[in-house]
Amino acid sequence: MEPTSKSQRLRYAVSGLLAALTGMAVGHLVAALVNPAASPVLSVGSTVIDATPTPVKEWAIQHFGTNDKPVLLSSVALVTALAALGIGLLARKRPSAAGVLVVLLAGLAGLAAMLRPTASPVDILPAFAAAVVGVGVLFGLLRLLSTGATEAAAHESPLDHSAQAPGVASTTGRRNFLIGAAGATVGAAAVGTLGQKLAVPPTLPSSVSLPTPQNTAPALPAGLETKVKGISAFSTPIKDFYRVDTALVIPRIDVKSWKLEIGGDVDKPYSITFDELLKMPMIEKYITLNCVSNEVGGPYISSTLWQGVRIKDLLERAGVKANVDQILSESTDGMTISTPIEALTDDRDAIIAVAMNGEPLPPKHGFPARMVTPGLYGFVGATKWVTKLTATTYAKDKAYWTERDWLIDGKVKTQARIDTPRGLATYKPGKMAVGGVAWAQGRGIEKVEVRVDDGPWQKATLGPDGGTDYWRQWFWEWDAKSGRHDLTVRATDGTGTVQTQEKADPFPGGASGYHSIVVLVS
Ligand SMILES: Nc1nc2c(c(=O)[nH]1)N[C@H]1C(S)=C(S)[C@@H](COP(=O)(O)O)O[C@H]1N2
Ligand SMILES: [Mo]
Repeated sequence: MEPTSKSQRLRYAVSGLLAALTGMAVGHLVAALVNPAASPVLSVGSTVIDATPTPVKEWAIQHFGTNDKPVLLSSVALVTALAALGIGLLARKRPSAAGVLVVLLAGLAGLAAMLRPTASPVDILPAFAAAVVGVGVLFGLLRLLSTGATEAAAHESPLDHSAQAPGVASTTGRRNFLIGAAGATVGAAAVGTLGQKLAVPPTLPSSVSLPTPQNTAPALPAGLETKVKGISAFSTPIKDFYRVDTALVIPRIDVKSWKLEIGGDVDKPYSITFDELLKMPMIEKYITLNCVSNEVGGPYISSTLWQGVRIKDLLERAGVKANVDQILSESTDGMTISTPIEALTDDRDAIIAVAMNGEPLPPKHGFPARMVTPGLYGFVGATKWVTKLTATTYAKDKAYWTERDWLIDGKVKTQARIDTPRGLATYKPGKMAVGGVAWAQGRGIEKVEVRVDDGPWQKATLGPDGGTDYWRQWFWEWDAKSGRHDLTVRATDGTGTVQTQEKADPFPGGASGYHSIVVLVS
């Protein structure tokens, strides 16, 4: 084998890689103009999310947390890059086959985009652009490689065969290839970055002014976090509010064209604009929202003041028929969520929220409007970017999570969490506060108890009361003795029921069991 054929093969592989890279970048830019979610990498990523089996998804949420999306997208990019390197190698002997494979790769992304639940015909354009540019860059680079090789062959000396073997680029050929490759790299980076810039959601919420709510909720008293360091704030700062959704691109919705459609098994279906919604009676309510995927002691729970219109009022105007047992809500990103009809019509005040903590919803929390249903996990009652409510039955329509075998009865389980001290950390002996939050939305928290090792349960002091749908802070003063200790917490809800000790995984209806941590005192 020729001594330089290895670097020659590398150049072919790089050609394949750059074809894919420029294709993806141009696709990303075109998507920014037509529909950011239709970007090749993103639509493949979304398809992977939807197709991922629930246990794998749960594992990813537990291990990567809010980084699950970057990890997913990097994996998609990595697999594409590996495929592209292979295509480049193939191009050395079979350039047209390589070209076909680049088109096929882009075609897969196009298929993914077209099969998204909210796809429109223009969503094919990014993949189309990726195919054209990908093939163009591939053949452009191949051409530079082969001209280099021809020149080399022409300069070949009859006496010195080792100087330059046939098929190996001359120095000029190599230089031209390097320039071409560098140009493609810089071009891909520039185009991709531009696409990313253009696709960022505009700061639409600033253009919304909120009406005064009907039952303005009184301000919350100061929380325990002002006294006990390390306890979650009574009201979660919006920047710290947890986020869980399947959206790789935060939907950008123009309030002027936003509408909420209410239909299905109702007497009078209708739709309502954002302005009309804002003119309806608004209420304010303190609600704790948590994710069914939260492990015992996990971070996917936050609390704030919500402002919105009662869903009961919206449904009454439509006249829901007697057979209806669920409301199927839909969002602009194609999510579907089933909520039991009782939860939306009883007096818990489920709302279409337009504000959190006195501000219009931030885009990632559902701007311009989302559902919030007290007492239920987010996956069965908190549809973000909501645009449609359909009165129907569980027998007739299945929501996204129902199809993935999560329970339809998503009532929040009573739980308590230790926020401070931190598990596995070392502390000095002496008096210290053990504290955290406890929740049982719909029932409220009556009591929180802490246990050290196998000792007796000790009653914790509760923080201020934000209502039964809101979490409760708690703390207990511990005189810590040297050694390794287990700290365990349990809550009793407003009906006098102690939370179950039985351990359950988040799937299919929420985690249960006592939160326990190990601390070292020395
Ligand atoms: N459109 C849409 N709404 C959604 C979801 C989603 O993936 N898409 N996820 C739900 C889940 S599982 C939860 S826990 C809450 C989280 O709301 P947050 O991100 O505002 O905290 O939103 C719910 N609403
Ligand atoms: Mo969730």
